[in-house]
Amino acid sequence: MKPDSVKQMQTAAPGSPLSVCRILSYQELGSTNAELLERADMGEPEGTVVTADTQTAGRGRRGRNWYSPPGQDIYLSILLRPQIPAEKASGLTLAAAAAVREAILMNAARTDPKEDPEKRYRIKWPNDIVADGKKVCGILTETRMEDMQIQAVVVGIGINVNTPSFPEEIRNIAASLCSVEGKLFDRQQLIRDLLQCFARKYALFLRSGDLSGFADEYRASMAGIGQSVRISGPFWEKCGILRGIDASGGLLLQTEDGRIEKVISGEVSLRGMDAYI
Ligand code: BT5
Repeated sequence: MKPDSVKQMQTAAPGSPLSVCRILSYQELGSTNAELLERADMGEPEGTVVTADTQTAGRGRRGRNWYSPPGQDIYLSILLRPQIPAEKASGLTLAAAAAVREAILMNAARTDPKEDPEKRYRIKWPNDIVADGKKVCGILTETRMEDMQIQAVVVGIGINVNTPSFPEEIRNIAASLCSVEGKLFDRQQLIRDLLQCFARKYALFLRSGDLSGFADEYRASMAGIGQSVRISGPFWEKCGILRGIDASGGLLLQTEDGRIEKVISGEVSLRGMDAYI
């Protein structure tokens, strides 16, 4: 489908990965991830970014939906073509989460926050940014493989920016930056900052092949560190104390017998936080 506008953005120094993004903007799409995956299959290069003002079929993980009203928020997908082993692609979700948080902090700082935004915005491993116990951003990374090789990775980012309220079903778990800060945010500025922050983290990720370039920052930003958490997968559940992540992005969980276990996928539930579980 033809975009409503196309523009180029310098996001990093020339010659570095993702130094230029080509941003295809749409008024409305089913899903920015679906559109960009289709474009990836047609050979669109790394650095292509698709944004939409609203999504009619915004998607979350495991077939879930992403509420995507018009005119308020950010729905954006970034196409990457990293030459990395398939099992490392999940690290890109963590890179995106760290970049989104960094960009939010840059913009929250401009709006006279009520309290230290560093403490307020936390990453709920692996793919959520939460504030005051509610989700303000979700990330969905989808990968195209051929002969066991990564052909394309699409990192899809949804940020609740200026939405004033949410439908009943997610009212208790969702918040927007505007509702948290009590001020409207400039979406274009946030997108620019986000792409620049992500380009830096992506370059670090490619250089070392893991998260070591920003793992400390990620750990320091995590929700629930040192707390009792429950991690659940489709058919299992584990409990323990959240200790952080390792350089590959795996979650480190201290179990009852004191051992540290690494968990590579699953959903974290933070006990003791009021609204968000
Ligand atoms: C996610 O899934 O958090 C990934 C969301 C990714 C959305 C972006 S938007 C741009 C790109 N294009 C797409 O089509 N998708 C990506 P998950 O962890 O499965 O969380 C989904 C759950 O979050 C839902 O089941 C709801 O409970 C809740 N939810 C839905 N919409 C929400 C919203 N706007 N804000 C907060 N929570 C929401």
